[in-house]
Amino acid sequence: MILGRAFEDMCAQMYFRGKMFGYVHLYNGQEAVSTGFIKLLKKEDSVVSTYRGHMHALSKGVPARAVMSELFGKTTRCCRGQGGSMHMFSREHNLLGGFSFIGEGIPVATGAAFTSKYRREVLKEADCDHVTLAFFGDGTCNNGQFFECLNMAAIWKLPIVFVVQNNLWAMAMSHLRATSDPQIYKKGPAFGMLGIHVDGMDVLKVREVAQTAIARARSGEGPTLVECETYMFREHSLTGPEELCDPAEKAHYAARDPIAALKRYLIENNPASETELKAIDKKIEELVEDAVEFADESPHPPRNQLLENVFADPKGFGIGPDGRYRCEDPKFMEGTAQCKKRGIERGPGGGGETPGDPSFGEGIISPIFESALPLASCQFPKKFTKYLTSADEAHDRDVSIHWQPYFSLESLLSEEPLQSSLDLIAGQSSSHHAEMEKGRQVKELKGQGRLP
Ligand SMILES: Cc1ncc(C[n+]2csc(CCOP(=O)(O)OP(=O)(O)O)c2C)c(N)n1
Ligand SMILES: [Mg+2]
Repeated sequence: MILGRAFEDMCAQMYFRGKMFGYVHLYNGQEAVSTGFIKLLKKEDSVVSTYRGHMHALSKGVPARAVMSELFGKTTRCCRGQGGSMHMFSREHNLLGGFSFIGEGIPVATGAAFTSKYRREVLKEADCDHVTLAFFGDGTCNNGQFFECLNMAAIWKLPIVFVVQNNLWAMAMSHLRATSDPQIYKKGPAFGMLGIHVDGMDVLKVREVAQTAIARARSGEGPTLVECETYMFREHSLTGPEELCDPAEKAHYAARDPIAALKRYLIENNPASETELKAIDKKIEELVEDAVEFADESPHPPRNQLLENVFADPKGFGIGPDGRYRCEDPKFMEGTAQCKKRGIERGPGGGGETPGDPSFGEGIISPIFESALPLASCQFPKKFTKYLTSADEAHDRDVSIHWQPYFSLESLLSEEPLQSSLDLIAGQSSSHHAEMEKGRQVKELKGQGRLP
């Protein structure tokens, strides 16, 4: 927990110093949930996280150096700088992502749990008792994928624990306003599965509940839905304002800081002295400093890494051996024209899936968004700028990348060094997003009559 807190406080500093770009969502205040659950897992067990996943990665054993350098967009792990904050992934540690779209991780986790069951029961791998933990927020529980996966996991008795981190807010939306029955754990029994509520600010209580749920999954008793009542001490993401919450609510949860509470417990009950705890703080501080130095000194990815892991590579559009973009196939841009002529309107994420399909270009947007990357986002061809003429439109269309309007093919083909493009993304996306957040906040406050 101390590592997670110190690491993320450092992330905030590094973000505002311009060392990280895109969105960065911190977990401060929720550490007891990650530690209470993940520290009980075996290496082979899987964790599926959200866009707020640095701490899950650390709890699962991904080294602080690897996580920090990922946040810096450097080559030195864990996704070679291509994932960024919202797409932490480590095959070695069975950390199966990192998803910028809310709820996207739940089916992936359900699939991982199905794999364990299949290996054990169909392939007769008797020792395959692997468990999957799916972490997500209260707001995500209003999403259809949550219900579909609960249903499927219950029917198949999958070895999975659905861990809801109920921090009472989904961006600027209060959980109490958005959910018909705010007691999320009660949705478990509706699907024939055990539902448990736990104080997510108390790591020992979380651990106790986690032990029960993980043991159930491992022994074949099926899934459990655990609602952890927790709170986020910082704003939704580092780009947004935080002042929507009631100060009394904040103070209430600040007084229940899980780290301070555990320290008090350890000192009062004698398992550790204050001096020993201070020594841990110091050790962690050094580890985080080391991670920052490592990340800072690590190299940027080479330009020719941009299209790696992008599964749909439009023919002729790519990076040449000299590291420069090429657009050798005129048909690539013609595709757009044909597509328009045929009246095919496709939004981001849709589109032709195979090269040769005139609308193929649109299809690449989804894998790019999904597979990540502040980095590769600067490869968008010009035509995407036509879809989304402003960041507000991007937001209305629920597209999680807000900076595509700033890029054109010309800029990608230019001599401009990669890093300056990234700086541009960082500056423009952050400031624009902050502006949008501010607008939304003012609207909300006006609606509540708190502003004239
Ligand atoms: C499918 C989808 N819709 C909307 C968004 C925009 N969005 C990002 S975070 C968020 C709120 C999620 O709240 P919650 O599940 O409570 O998680 P928390 O941020 O509180 O950890 C929303 C709506 C998104 N990323 N994906
Ligand atoms: Mg929430």
